[in-house]
Amino acid sequence: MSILTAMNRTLLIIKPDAVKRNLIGTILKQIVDAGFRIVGMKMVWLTKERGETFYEIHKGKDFYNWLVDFISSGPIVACCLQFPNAPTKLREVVGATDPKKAAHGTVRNLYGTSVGENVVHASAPDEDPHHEIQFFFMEEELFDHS
Ligand code: DAT
Ligand code: MG
Repeated sequence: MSILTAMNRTLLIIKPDAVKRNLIGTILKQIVDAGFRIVGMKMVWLTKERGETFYEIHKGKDFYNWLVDFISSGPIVACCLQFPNAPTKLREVVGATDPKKAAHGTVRNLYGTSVGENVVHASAPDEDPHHEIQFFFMEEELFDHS
C-alpha cells in the first residue's frame, strides 16, 4: 500500500448506541454524501478484551473502564473509508467528542446523546489511522474501487 493510500484512508466505527437506535443507514448516508467511499465494512461485536486493546491509548483515564464496557456492549459497524486526507475530513464531518460542543449538522451534533454515547468513532489524524484500520481489516478485505 502506498503512502498516498494510507493518507487517504481512515476508520469509522458506528458505536453500539447508534446500532441499537437503528441509525446505521442514516449515518452512512451522511458519510457517503460527504464524498467518502466505503472500501471495507463489517459488523462485529467486540469482546471486552478486544475493546481494551482498541482503546489502549486511553488506559488510565477515568472514563476508560466505562468506554471499554460501552464499545463491547453490542454490535458495531467498522468501516474503512477513502477520501483525500480522509482522517482530517472525517473528523470534520463527525464533529467534536461532546455532542453539545459539536458543530451544527455534524454526525455527533445530530445524533449523539452524551460525551460517551457519541454514536461514532473516527480515527484521529495524529493517532495512526492505519493501525486502527488494521485492527479490523486485513489488506485483502479492502477494495479500492475509485
Ligand atoms: P474522540 O472519540 O473524539 O477521538 P477521545 O479520543 O478523546 O475522543 O475519547 C475517546 C472516547 O472516549 C470518546 O469518543 C468518548 C469517550 N470519552 C472521552 N471523554 C470522555 C469523558 N469525559 N467522559 C466519558 N466518556 C468520554
Ligand atoms: Mg480519539
